[in-house]
Amino acid sequence: MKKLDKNQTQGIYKYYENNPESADEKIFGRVSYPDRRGFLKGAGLATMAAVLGGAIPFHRNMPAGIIPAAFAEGLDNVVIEGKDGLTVLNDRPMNAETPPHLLDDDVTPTKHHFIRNNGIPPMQADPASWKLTIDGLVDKPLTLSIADLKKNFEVVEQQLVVECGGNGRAFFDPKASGNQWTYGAVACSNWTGVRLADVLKAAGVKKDAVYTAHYGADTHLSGDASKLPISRGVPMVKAMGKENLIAFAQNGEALHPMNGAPLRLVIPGWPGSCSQKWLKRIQIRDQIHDGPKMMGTAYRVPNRPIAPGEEVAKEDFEIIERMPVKSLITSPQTNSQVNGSEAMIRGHAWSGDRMVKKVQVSIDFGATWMDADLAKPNNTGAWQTFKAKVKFPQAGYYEVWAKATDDKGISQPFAIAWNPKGYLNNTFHRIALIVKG
Ligand SMILES: Nc1nc2c(c(=O)[nH]1)N[C@H]1C(S)=C(S)[C@@H](COP(=O)(O)O)O[C@H]1N2
Ligand SMILES: [Mo]
Repeated sequence: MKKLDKNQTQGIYKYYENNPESADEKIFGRVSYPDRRGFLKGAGLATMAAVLGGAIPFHRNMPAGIIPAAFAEGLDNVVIEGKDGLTVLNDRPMNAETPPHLLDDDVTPTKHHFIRNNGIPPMQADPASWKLTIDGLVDKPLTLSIADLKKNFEVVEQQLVVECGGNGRAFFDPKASGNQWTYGAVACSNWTGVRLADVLKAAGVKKDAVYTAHYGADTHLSGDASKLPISRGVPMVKAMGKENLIAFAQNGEALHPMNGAPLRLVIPGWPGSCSQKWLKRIQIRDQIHDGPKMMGTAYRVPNRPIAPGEEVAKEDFEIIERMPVKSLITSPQTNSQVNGSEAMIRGHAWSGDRMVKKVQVSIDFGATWMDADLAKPNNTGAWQTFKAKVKFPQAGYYEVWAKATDDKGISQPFAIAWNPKGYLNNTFHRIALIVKG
């Protein structure tokens, strides 16, 4: 786990300074009992274990409100259990991204799947007792266990891209507030579950249905039980797509606690925020959903091109639907050295709900481009892998740029289309190489 810098670690100490007991709860979701013994279980315990780097056998004895000794030396050794090599951007809530070279696999291993939490993961995440409710504008509301889902619906496995709407935010100027994601708030794991559409059909969606509303079991950072950290939805036409899953397995195993165990939605190609983790309820609505992070400027962009820094009225923001065409160079790692005059460039490309038609790479700052070999996606919603052998004319410093074009002829731009919240940055990915010749 990468070191956190001073500014990042300050957060955690401030919470402990102000109110140690609520700090526990806010950071780890720990419940303090009156006898001042901390009591952690389920994902709350998992979060703490994740941050500390191992399960805590004597967690029942752990006094509430103490700063774990692991932090006394700073957060240098922060390890998220079951994750490897992620860069922590925020410890409250936990947000961590993956460096591009760790996304080189065609199917992203769970240990390299990023984490984007808006609140505190639930303490109870028992797959045996978990229930999902489908209600609202349906003929027959359903309450289903995970066993019911497996028994009553076709179980399918699909490689699906989840990308945060704010991926690339770090490169906006003027800066946009929020997690400063660089490249790695994206992944394409292999998900197992049942089709969202099949479950909705079984419930019988009524004619006047417009939108879904997704609810998870995580809690608000404030500790206020009446508030939800996030509840988003998608239009019925998207919800009925065959690509969307209600998933109970990730790469053949139970979901990682930070990726929504035991049950989540995976809505590929749309902002990751549509893919509710710790999924408890899907309500069918007769209007566009108005849950937390649906309204105002959250996951919305201006309805017209604007100048960097320009103020935009709230009513001029529209909901982000599909994610734009994008590519990522995953090998070689940036800033690495090339011995010889050739390098094999590898990476992935995707375009929400569309196919990528072409990926090109440039080693001369975009003056000339060559076509990369581009594989077909494994299934709808998966990313496509590209590779290209490039030849360097002489030793020196090079940048390799990649540019994807989708089946509607839309390419990644060179310059950032600025927007106030820093969403949808799909400019070229660039890596630096030192060619020794
Ligand atoms: N319940 C719940 N679901 C959630 C979130 C959350 O905070 N709570 N974050 C969303 C956002 S903004 C993203 S980008 C994805 C990230 O999924 P991951 O953490 O598994 O990578 O989960 C989405 N689902
Ligand atoms: Mo996100």
